[in-house]
Amino acid sequence: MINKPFGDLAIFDGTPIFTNKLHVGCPNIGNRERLLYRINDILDRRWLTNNGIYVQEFEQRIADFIGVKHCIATCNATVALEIAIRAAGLKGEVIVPSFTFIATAHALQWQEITPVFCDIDPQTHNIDPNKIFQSITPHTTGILGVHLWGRPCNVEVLSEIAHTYNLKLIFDAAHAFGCSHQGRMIGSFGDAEVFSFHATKFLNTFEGGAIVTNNDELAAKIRLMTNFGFAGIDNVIYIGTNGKMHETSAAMGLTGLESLEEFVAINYRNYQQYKQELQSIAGLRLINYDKTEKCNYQYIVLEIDENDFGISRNYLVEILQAENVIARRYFYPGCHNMEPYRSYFPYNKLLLPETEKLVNRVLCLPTGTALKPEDISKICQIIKLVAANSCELSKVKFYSHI
Ligand code: T4K
Repeated sequence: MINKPFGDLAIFDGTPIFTNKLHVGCPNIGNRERLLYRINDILDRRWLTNNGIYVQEFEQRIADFIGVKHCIATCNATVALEIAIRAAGLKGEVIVPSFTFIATAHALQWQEITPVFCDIDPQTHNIDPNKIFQSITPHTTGILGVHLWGRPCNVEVLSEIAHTYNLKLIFDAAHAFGCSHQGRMIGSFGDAEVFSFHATKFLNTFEGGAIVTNNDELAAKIRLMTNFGFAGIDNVIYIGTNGKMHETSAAMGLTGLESLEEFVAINYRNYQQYKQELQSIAGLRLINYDKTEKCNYQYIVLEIDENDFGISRNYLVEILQAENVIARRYFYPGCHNMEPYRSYFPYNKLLLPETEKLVNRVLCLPTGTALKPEDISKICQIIKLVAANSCELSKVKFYSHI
């Protein structure tokens, strides 16, 4: 229970309700003994990276779990995206949403491929297939969809467009490990898909990622490119990079995989609790996940309607952070409003009305295995207090600025 009355919110008295910070993205950690056992084994073997046995096992387990032919583990998802993009032969222009983490756009621009930002569907937060046609030019070589929050893109329509216009289709599935679409695991769509296993992700390898595909030729190319282009000792046949995952990352991933069901169960419990406790607040909407599909529930995403809620999303984030609830405004302000894209394409704001609206409405709340049900109750109580006193809070905000 919060034993501080409304007037004692930290914005007034400076004492946060939580003594420790509750972060969005706080890592899930599996069984420590199993992890340390594996790390000791790695040290005993003195094989630390470069396609060691733990990486091989991790790749096999991911491929089996998803039901794809090939998995190439990488050092992170950003490099994985760069490699997948290059291996698939993308160049010129690639159509991509702006409402995503900046890495999606940078993975293209890093290779001097122009990200052509496409607006999103406000219901799904994913790229709107109906708006793709207007962005296709003779220079377009591909579509890079993002399964944001683990909710699948409209894979069927995107595949149809890609087929009709002879475009490659790659998915940034950084959020979507363990999620399915029409009963099929995400990871098996398009030409290739990319997962992130960053510390903040549902399954983590400290830092890490993976490219998954059913295309034998593409997989072989990706594997070589991930290791400098080496096709054997002293024989380089492509431009490549160092995108390899190392053994301790794979050990963390294998250990996490053993607790995957527990991670999902806790995320789902957290999601249900937030949903129940926040349901009656006007102007707040927790995004839905399709119950008929597999889902990792790793993001608790709120949409705030300032008119009905009474204060802005930004002010709510400020209040929550003052209480040590480190809520995040993912993915504000949208890639098109960040450099170099803002300078390159100053008119994008006009072309992306739904993205422009959403970047000012969305807020992510903490979840994951580190969070206790009583923490969620307190977070929800803060939000309820704010909602009930939005008028007074707005005045405080107003007077603090004059
Ligand atoms: N595509 C999409 C759609 C993505 O969302 C991402 C990454 C990528 C591609 C690229 O994947 P990677 O190359 O990273 O594998 C964080 C993550 O660094 C990033 O991986 C993630 N998306 C993004 C959504 O979140 P920041 O800039 O928010 O990081 P930071 O340092 O502010 O940390 C996020 C929160 O997590 C904070 O509240 C602190 C907490 N945290 C973080 C770490 C590292 C912890 O509690 N413990 C930790 O160890 O990007």
